[in-house]
Amino acid sequence: MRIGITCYPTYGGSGAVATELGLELARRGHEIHLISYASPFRLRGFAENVYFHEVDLSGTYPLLEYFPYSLALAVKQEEVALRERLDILHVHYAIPHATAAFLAREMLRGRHDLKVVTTLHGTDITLVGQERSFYTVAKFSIERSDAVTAVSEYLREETQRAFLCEGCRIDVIPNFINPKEYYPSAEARCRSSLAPEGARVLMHISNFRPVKRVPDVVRVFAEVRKRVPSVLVLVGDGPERPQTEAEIERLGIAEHVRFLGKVDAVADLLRAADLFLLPSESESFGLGALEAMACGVPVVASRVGGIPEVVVDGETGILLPVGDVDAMAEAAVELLEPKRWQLASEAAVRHSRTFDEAKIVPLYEELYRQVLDL
Ligand code: GMT
Repeated sequence: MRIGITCYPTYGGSGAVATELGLELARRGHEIHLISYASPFRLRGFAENVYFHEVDLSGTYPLLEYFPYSLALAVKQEEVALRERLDILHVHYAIPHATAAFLAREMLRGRHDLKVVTTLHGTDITLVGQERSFYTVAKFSIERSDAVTAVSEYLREETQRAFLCEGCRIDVIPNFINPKEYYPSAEARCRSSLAPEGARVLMHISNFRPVKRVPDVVRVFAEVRKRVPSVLVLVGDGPERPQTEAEIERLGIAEHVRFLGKVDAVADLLRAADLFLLPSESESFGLGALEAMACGVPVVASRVGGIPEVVVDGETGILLPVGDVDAMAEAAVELLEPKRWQLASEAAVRHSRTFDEAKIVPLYEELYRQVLDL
């Protein structure tokens, strides 16, 4: 099949999933056309069957104080779909990608039959889509897609509840990992440069948005550190970084925290970790937690959204109420106990294999075939 994929290129789960999906579909023989305003961060180097098309955002005209990105995207989607004879345009994140795809499909009507598949990731529904100003257009664009998927059962139900479309079909296709990239290893290459001998490594990876509650990560670590020699490795960047740094200063633990900023390929780092912390306010899936588990790293996270569909509470990690920093610290110390850690680490790797891309990506292929009546 010839498949167009639109996603945000920036650091975040939806862009990661969309790009990894494109790469795996390409390995499975499909022709993939990524359409975005910059090369997605997980697209590293040349990949056979994968083509990148940049949305032109350079247009300036004094009247346009705010550049209409959605329109520029729709124009590029229409142009690529026609030229490359795309069968499917698969958009990740409803706002504004599903809206632009709807427009592109309408512009092509009578000239080229393009099917639109929309994958919902989380904040496109839980935050952005429910903003008063976006609500109707989000609902419209979802309803007009030829197929809609959500990355968890939680997100499917939340979408149906928020957009009052209980009967509408939304297929759950969970996120996935490539086990050739995400696997455990006792000899993690970068461990010695992250932590002194004997210290445990706690890790958090995100885009540092308020929903991630990164200052809670710091508070949990500060408690753990009182009982277990350890370091905290923070990967990523975003709006909550100043608050996070302030909390680190306030707690006087700066010398034990490594701030790495944005790192594109995180598997090597995860292999160096002992515990992954994800104390989010809301999380439709928690891709970082899945990637950590695949590398043999147990997870301490909040019991919210789709996280319980990914982390098996008591086995591959421990889930606790949002904001319960003390209980999270207690759980972290418990999981770091060597025998408990070994069991949780093995369970994490085993469970992560249920999300192997070899099992999940065919579900997308099957959906494409249904949409195309093949
Ligand atoms: O909101 C974010 O954290 C980023 C967002 C994205 O689209 O990049 O992540 C969402 O999609 C990920 C991939 O499906 C999920 O793993 C995250 O749980 C989800 N984030 C939230 O629901 C907060």
